[in-house]
Amino acid sequence: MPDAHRIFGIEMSPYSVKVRSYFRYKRISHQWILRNVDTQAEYQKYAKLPIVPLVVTPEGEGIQDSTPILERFEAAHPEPAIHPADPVTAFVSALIEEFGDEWGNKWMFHYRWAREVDQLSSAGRIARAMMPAASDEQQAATAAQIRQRMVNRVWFVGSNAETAPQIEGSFREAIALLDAHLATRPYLFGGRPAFGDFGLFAQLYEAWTDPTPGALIEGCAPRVLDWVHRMLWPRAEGDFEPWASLEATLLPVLARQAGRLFLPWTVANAAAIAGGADEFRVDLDGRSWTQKPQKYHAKSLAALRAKYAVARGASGLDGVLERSGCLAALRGA
Ligand SMILES: N[C@@H](CCC(=O)N[C@@H](CS)C(=O)NCC(=O)O)C(=O)O
Repeated sequence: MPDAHRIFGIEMSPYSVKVRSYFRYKRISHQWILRNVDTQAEYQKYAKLPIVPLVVTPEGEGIQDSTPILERFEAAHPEPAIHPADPVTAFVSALIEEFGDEWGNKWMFHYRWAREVDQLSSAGRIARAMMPAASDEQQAATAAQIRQRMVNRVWFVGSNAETAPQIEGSFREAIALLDAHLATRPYLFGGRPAFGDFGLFAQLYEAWTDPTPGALIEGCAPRVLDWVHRMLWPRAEGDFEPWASLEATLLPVLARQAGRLFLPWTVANAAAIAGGADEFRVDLDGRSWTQKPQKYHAKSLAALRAKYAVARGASGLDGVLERSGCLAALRGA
């Protein structure tokens, strides 16, 4: 029996990198195992769903889905805590974790497969990671297949001709707002990483490896780039800050990105799933957005609302959520 946890993942998967950073921060003994042709059989023994990351415990239990993975290990390894003691800050961190996983993934996935330059870079890297010993010709053939498959799947995250400018506008605005916020602190909530850092950084790390969004991060958001790199091997450099010192530059991120874009989107998506609709349309910040619903997001919205229901009595929380336009969506119908 191996005495360490095994994380089956790939460098090109934001959720894999998110879990790996968490294990590094917590100093939980682990092996990072590339899921590729050589490890496929071992991966399949434990994976219930065909996704990465997969964590296999020393006892041989397979665990999937990055958010519950972090929550489960946080319960067993509480120090250093990724949840600030202040309940307002802790809830904002949970909201940003969900925002990163679900909305940040649209930036990442859209940019990765929207333009030829990014398609070629990404498909080539995935093919080489999947079959490291194959010939150049075999890798090129696999890269071409991956490229075709993924370009045809970009609609899945809601990327289409109508939404592309909105996704790219959201990305550019988010990195500018985050750059301002990170001017005076190493992590989103102060001197150490929180739950929200893990969810959001992983999407931006992936975006940075792709030519088009990578150039935007390098050119427009140098502090975001430093933070992304810090998050690959995070460590506690100081304490979490109180909400009062975070608010000036973090509230705009919540208001612009969660209050006006992500939350109205996820509420409309959940309603479409509940109503069995094949497609839904919603106005986001005054612009029309149309896509097929995404199932997982309805579940993760319900999980976020359950976290809000627990936190809602905390002094000051509803005021912060009201000022950022997030409250109504979190209260639910
Ligand atoms: N909600 C899941 C999402 C995991 C996920 O979507 N993984 C993608 C890669 S980032 C995947 O494995 N896709 C199928 C594949 O790579 O074959 C999580 O947080 O772990």
